[in-house]
Amino acid sequence: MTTYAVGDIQGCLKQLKCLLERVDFNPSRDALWSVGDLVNRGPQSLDTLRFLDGLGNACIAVLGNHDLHLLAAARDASRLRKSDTLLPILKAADRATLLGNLRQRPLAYYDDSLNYAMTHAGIPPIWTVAETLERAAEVQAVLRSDTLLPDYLDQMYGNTPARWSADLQGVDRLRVITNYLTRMRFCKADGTLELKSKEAIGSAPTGFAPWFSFPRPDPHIRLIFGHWAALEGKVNVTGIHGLDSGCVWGNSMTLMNLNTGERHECDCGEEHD
Ligand SMILES: [Mn+2]
Repeated sequence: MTTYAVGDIQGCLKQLKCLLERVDFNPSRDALWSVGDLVNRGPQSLDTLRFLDGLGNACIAVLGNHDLHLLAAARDASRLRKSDTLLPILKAADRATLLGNLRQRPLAYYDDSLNYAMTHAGIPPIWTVAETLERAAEVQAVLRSDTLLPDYLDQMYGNTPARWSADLQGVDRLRVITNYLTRMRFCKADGTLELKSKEAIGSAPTGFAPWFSFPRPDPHIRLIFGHWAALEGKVNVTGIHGLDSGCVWGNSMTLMNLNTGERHECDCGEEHD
């Protein structure tokens, strides 16, 4: 059995299949981890969800900001933006099944034997992996609740609070956890978030730095994340692996063998057919 982790798919199913073929992936034997952002901007978001669901337990995906945006757009289609490519999912006959399965996916995942933790955006330097899993579970409970989900989706968007505090309650608490795990790029050592900058490391706003540049409380646990295409898959911190190489922007998709550390890339080329 081999466990592979793939960077942001964002509906680029052709490239995902190309990579899985290249490593002779077999769902009855191997496992595929996805760092989230399964959908949006790319051409085959609907088929990507169907494909990953079809892998059953062989696929472990954490939710990204685009996946949460899909849930929010399913609640209120006026949230769709021009650049979104989510409409085929919202119009699909199996929409309820696909969205129901998506809502069951976690925001953080940890495998003891592999010693890897996975989230979409990263883990703030103020949290251990154990704390991250507990806080992710708070949001997951809301995503899985028919009564609590609509209200949260209506209040999920926003950049405040900028910083975690154990005293936070209600939607502020859920929103800052969601922002750490699905949107974070730059922060301060105390966890204060800066959510507007999307460019490379050199573009850090004054006083801020990439979340992975700060000392972590449990550096012995290895991390994988996606979300930050401008890094081009390069992090340069031992034990932290960025897998988003910007496939949806015309670059390559990255698949990493978590057992050996070997990385495979599949070029998108220009065409998104
Ligand atoms: Mn993202």
